Amino acid sequence: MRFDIDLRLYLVTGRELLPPGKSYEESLEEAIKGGVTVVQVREKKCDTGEFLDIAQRSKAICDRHNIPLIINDRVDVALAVGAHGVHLGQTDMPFAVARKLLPPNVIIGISVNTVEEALKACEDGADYLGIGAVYATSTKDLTKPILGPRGAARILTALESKSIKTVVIGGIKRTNVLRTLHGIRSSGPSLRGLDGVAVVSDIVASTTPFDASKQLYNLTSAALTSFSARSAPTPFSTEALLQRAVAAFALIRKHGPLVHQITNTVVQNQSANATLALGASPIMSANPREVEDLSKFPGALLVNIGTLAEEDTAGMIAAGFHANQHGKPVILDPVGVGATAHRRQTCDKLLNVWQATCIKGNPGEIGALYGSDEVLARGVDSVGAGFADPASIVKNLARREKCVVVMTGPTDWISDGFSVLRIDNGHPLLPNITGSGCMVGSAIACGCAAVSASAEQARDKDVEDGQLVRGDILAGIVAGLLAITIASEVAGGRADVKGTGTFLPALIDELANITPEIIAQKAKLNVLS
Ligand code: 3NM
Ligand code: MG
Repeated sequence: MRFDIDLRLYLVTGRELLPPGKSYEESLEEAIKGGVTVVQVREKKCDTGEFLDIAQRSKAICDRHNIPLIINDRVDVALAVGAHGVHLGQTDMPFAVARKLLPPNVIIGISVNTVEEALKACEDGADYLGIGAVYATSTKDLTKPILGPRGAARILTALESKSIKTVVIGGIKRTNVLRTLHGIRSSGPSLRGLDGVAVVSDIVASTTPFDASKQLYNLTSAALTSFSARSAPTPFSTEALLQRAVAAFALIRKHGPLVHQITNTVVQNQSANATLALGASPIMSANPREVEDLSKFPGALLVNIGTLAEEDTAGMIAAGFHANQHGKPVILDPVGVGATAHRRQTCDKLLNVWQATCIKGNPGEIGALYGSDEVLARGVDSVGAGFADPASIVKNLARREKCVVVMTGPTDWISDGFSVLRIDNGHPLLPNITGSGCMVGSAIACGCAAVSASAEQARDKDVEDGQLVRGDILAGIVAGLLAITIASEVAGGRADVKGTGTFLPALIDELANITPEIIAQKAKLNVLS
């Protein structure tokens, strides 16, 4: 096989973006020293003579550091400088023509924006694919739709059985690269991920391209290494998971983590009180001016889209972005997502900017996100008997969204994309108070906040481990769910509770009274697979 190129950090040049006082050669050489593994010379505006000159100068630098050089678009320039490869867009020279002109050891990469283009490039015999644009970018005038990480992941899913290498491009930066690599993986059994990321402005526009590429390289390498090590998770028993969940619950009280909640106006007060009762510390804010600061505290972020106000969306987007950047779990509660097009579009937008750690919803909400109409939504409520095969719904959605999915109801169904578990706790009064689902979201966020804060405290921050979020997240989620559903059973069984009015304060009391022992005793948890 002639393909021996390390695609991890693929620099595409962009001379017009160089900062004042930085020469092209200086910038390129610093970037390579920082960790760039392959360079593509991309010149869109210059004449052939100038392109050839730039290509020759680039080749000399790359050769000095033993880094492969790829030429954008121009087969003649690639041949003239003895480049390692050519990169072709969809409107450039057709693959077959370029293949005929180039020696067999010169590789060809193809830009793709759709599944069809990707499959065609594979059939043609391309050596690698550049999938883009993932995010908005001002570096190139985009003529095709922005894919978002989930659109790019759909392309990888279609490539499940192919061995072709892939990179993504468009708006990838140090601030989003981990989230990008985490999200862009196949949903199929191979869980295939990317081979690297292609970057222009985050390196080229930097006054310190060495630092930029060093950080990008370290993040990318660590993430790709950790994915390949994680591809076959070890199954666990119900007993083992319950032990983990009980331990996670104890961590809520031990760390009292901050749980930043952007939630609806109906439930703010009771969600904050439930959070306090569990032993965590609530802060309710959707103000984009402060969400970055809030992301620096250990804990978790809850984004609940109920009573979705126009002015809250910017805070939701920014809060999740910064939470990802700081390794904080993000819990999405897509309240009423099946009810309106606006809520569906908002959830899409949120999930294309940030990676959720957990998505929690009722069957109507989970069905709407999944794209199933088996269970319909009426406003914020589910209608009908539920899914015939809830285990597959949560597992498939978890695989697609690269997070844990919780579908609540008389039985809660939970999956991380590998295992499926069910919880059968909960008092019948629980769904009869408003915002009980939102409080479940807060409880899950408390559990995630605790395991995350604990892991962050224990880890060596000088070692890049490639993780987007740390800690036993599944145990944190189960801990939160068990705590609130068991507290509801205790509260609902109290003699002084006469109905929903007295139930709500009793529930808050019992959340405060609950202990790891009570959880271990009363849990109706079952790991099914
Ligand atoms: N190709 P930055 S996006 C060169 O979608 C290029 O095919 C794209 O630049 C595609 O890293 C892009 O500065 C520009 O966002 C990427
Ligand atoms: Mg091109």
